[in-house]
Amino acid sequence: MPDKKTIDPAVVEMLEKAKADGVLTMFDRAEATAPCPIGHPGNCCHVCFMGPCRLVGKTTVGLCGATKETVAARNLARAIAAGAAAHSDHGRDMALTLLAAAQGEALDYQIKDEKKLRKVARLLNVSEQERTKEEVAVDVALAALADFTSVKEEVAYVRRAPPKRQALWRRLDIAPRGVDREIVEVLHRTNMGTDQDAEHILTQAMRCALGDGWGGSMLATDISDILFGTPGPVAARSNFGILREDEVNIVVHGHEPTLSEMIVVAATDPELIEYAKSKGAKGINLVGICCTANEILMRQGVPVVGNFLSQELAIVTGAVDAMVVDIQCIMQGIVAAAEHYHTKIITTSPKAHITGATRIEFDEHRALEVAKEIVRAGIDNFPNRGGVYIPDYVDHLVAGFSHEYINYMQGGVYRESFRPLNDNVINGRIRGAAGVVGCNNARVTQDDVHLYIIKELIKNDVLVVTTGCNAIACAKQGLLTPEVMEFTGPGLREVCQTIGIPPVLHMGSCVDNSRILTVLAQCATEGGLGEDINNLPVAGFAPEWMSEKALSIGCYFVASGVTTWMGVGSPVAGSEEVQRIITEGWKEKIGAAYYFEPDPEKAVKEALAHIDAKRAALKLEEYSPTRYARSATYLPGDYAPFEVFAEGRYSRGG
Ligand code: NFS
Repeated sequence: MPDKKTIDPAVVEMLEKAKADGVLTMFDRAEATAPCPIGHPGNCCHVCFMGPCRLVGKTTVGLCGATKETVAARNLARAIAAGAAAHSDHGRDMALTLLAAAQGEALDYQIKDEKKLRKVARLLNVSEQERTKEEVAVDVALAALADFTSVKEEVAYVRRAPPKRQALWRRLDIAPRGVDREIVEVLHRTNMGTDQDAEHILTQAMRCALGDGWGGSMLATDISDILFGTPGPVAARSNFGILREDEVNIVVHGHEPTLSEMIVVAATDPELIEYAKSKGAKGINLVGICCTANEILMRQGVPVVGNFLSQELAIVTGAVDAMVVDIQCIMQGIVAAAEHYHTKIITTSPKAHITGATRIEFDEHRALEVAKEIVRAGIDNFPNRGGVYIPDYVDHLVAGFSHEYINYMQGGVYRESFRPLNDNVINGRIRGAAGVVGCNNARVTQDDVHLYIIKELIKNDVLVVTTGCNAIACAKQGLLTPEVMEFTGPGLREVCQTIGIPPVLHMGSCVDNSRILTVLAQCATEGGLGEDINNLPVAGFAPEWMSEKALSIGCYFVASGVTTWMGVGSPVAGSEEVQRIITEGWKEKIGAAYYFEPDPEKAVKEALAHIDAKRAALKLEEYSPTRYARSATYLPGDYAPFEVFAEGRYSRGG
């Protein structure tokens, strides 16, 4: 167990309150239950009922003779398939919502970003000229739905990858077909007695993950942008201090934006605000947790209470009148936590019920009506509050860095491009870039590894893009503001100050990791940095990962050419051969390695060496930390006319 449970002082306060109130949280359960020493490193085989076979000590094969390599590879491949399924099923639901909206069956949704709709249409080979946006949207939705189930054809967005990468995928026969087929094939091949060659199994795992990244997830992002708007910079706040003692607090938690976007509308409905006042509240305060939070933060600036490990603790404040959940990353423990307080846990997805929770099923055909019903249930619960304690921590942030905005911010409408970014990598102001993403994991100190890695990277002039719970960790630490330059190396600082951006760019939820793929593809084809993603001086990290979805993301980054370091520990530690295949083996095969490295210092060191090696291979200027030390002399406070958040990372009060 880590020495410290968290670095977030608000979480420390809430853990004390939970203890005083007799509430057990995941932090307590992590202390009480150690990970299984056989399953954790991938040595438990449970694909048939003669087992589970535990491959430990003298037992090196299962009853059927399956080796440690086969077992570890099968376990990893299955986890990747499950992660891909989660993202992609979310993506499919977005396509169904778009279809219903375009056909006039879901009247509460509109096509907010017609420009993006038409761009996506062209990418999907849907004709868009001289057609209404609704006509185009119907065909885009149908083309997207067909992509998920494509049996033979590769998914359309493979064409968004650099031509060299596409050719490599085709040569290796891993250009993904519909993600449904790839997931089924992983499950089939890893069924008892089928594919029993670790490398072969893991190659299919890559194909499946690519079907997620360049298929299901990318469609989820694009369709969400079409329906709800493509994000641009937005200022917002984070941490527990955003809860209001005198207002109805509604927390949305989960992943899909379909319902939460409607709750944003319902929470600002004058009639419902009046209704809240009639119950003694001053108003309605809508906030988010996990990736649903990221979705409505990116587009609406809705504040974020916390990341994955903070979900039970939000309830412990006694201030949450309703926690509205849909799918993924929702701990069953929130229901037990809510029994100590008045909080109503409301499940909404037809796919996700939780025993003991209140159920209000969402239906996109009457979306706003359901959203209003949910908000009303929260308001009705306000008078039932007992004692309330809200830790007084609020941090400020800027989010909303879509691929489109990053393109725009480097030249405006007439000259948008990635040229300035590439040029600054070439001249060495920016040493390289990193995607730092992913979950919290109760086996490591909450947010600590995230923050350590990001601070080391930006100090070394590596531009960071972030998503998911990592982004929320950054938000809570004030790293998502342009004012936080004291942690940033001089070259990167100069570029960020010139453009007016933070050194850490929040790109959205976990399905929005697909935005990072799009950025990488554009950097690789812009010129000057090679011709393929694996030529770029970039790295991937998921420092506190826990979800199968994170494994799928890590895998599609690697298969796209980004060497990636996953933190915490390795799910394949039990097989040296599997570790070799996904590192040295994949480096040779696909041009990038998939590392599981629990030591964050080592991971950063290796990643910086990797970035420098890529620079050398491109024959770029050798990176020097002092070359630009004098050009970026401004630190916040020298000239910033506004409050500086950098020092007091947790600014008190709201
Ligand atoms: Ni991503 Fe989002 Fe967080 Fe991890 Fe879960 S919320 S989809 S899986 S825990 S980053």
